[in-house]
Amino acid sequence: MTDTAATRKMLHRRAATRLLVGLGAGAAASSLARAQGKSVAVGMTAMAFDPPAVTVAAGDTIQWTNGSFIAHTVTFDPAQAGKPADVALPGGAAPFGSGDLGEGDSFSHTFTVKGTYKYVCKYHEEMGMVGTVTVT
Ligand SMILES: [Cu+2]
Repeated sequence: MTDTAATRKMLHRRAATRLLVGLGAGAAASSLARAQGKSVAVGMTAMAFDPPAVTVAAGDTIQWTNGSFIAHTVTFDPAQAGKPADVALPGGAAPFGSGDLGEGDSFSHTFTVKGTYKYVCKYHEEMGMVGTVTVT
C-alpha cells in the first residue's frame, strides 16, 4: 500500500466516524423532542372551543388560537368562572389562564399533572363555551 492510499483510507474511516457521531446527535435531539412533548392545537370559534374536548399526554402543550373576531379567554381558574363548578383541576395543579385573547391571539400551556381539567371562556361560559382537557 502506498502512503497516499493509506492516508486516503484513514481519511475515509474518519469521515465515517464523523457521520456516525452526527447520527447519534440526531437521535439525541429526537428523544429530547419526545421528552418535551407534542403540541396540540385547539381553536376558538365565535362561541366555542374547537374541539371542546382533547386528550393529551403529560408533558404535552396545548396551544389555543382565537380564530374569531370575538375576544375570548382560556380560564382554568374556578375563582374567575361564573359557576365555579364549570372549572375543575386535578389535585396538585395550580389555576391558570390566558387573559383576553383577541382575533389571531394564542395562548399555550404545558400540562404536567395528569387528570381531568374543565375550563371556560369567562365571557361566554353561560353560552356554553366550556372545554375539557384529559391528561393521561
Ligand atoms: Cu369567549
